[in-house]
Amino acid sequence: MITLYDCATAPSPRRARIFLAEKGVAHDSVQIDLRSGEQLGEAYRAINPQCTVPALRTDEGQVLTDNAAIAAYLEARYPQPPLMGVTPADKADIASWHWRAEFEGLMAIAEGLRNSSPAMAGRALPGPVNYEQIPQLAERGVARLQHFLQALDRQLEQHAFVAADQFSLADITAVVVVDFARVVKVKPSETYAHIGAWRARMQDRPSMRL
Ligand SMILES: N[C@@H](CCC(=O)N[C@@H](CS)C(=O)NCC(=O)O)C(=O)O
Repeated sequence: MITLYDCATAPSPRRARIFLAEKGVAHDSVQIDLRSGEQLGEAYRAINPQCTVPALRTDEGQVLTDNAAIAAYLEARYPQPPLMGVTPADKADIASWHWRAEFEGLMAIAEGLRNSSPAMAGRALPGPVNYEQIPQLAERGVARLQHFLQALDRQLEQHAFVAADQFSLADITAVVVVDFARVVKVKPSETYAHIGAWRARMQDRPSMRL
């Protein structure tokens, strides 16, 4: 049985959770308590030396230690329904918007949160190495997020889905961005009309309630 190492409150494992649900893949879940630092303890370090969630153990026992590997593996192993495009052009469009959602959206929120939250002092980046906060990065992160949301809103003004006119991994990560923006006091669905309408439509998918 596939095992997902998860944390119910964190955005990164939510991406894997939604992907698994959209593929209809049965799996076990193990909760890792990020608040108490379980990800840095001996037991989890032995599973994922990068000390992050999600991680996914396959039926064959291989441990995939990031969303990129998890999505690539699941798409190859369970091709239906395709979530990363089928034609070369669609694959490229989805990869491009997915990259933007990840780096301009999710990483910008992380930059904003992790460089300002007192709870994350000395933990400005996830992983086994401790990094100090840089307060100016917090401000820059929120500015970057707003620029991404403006671009996303323009895209959704003309398209029902984030990329390639089909539901995809790009929608999954963009939903996680839009929902997690609350931690830096940004409410995209209230500010951006097209994002708001798309996010409301996405809620019809049971996976989005995970
Ligand atoms: N590259 C990873 C990033 C995962 C990541 O940053 N996860 C966060 C939770 S959202 C984490 O494990 N944080 C642990 C920590 O802050 O120590 C992926 O997307 O799979």
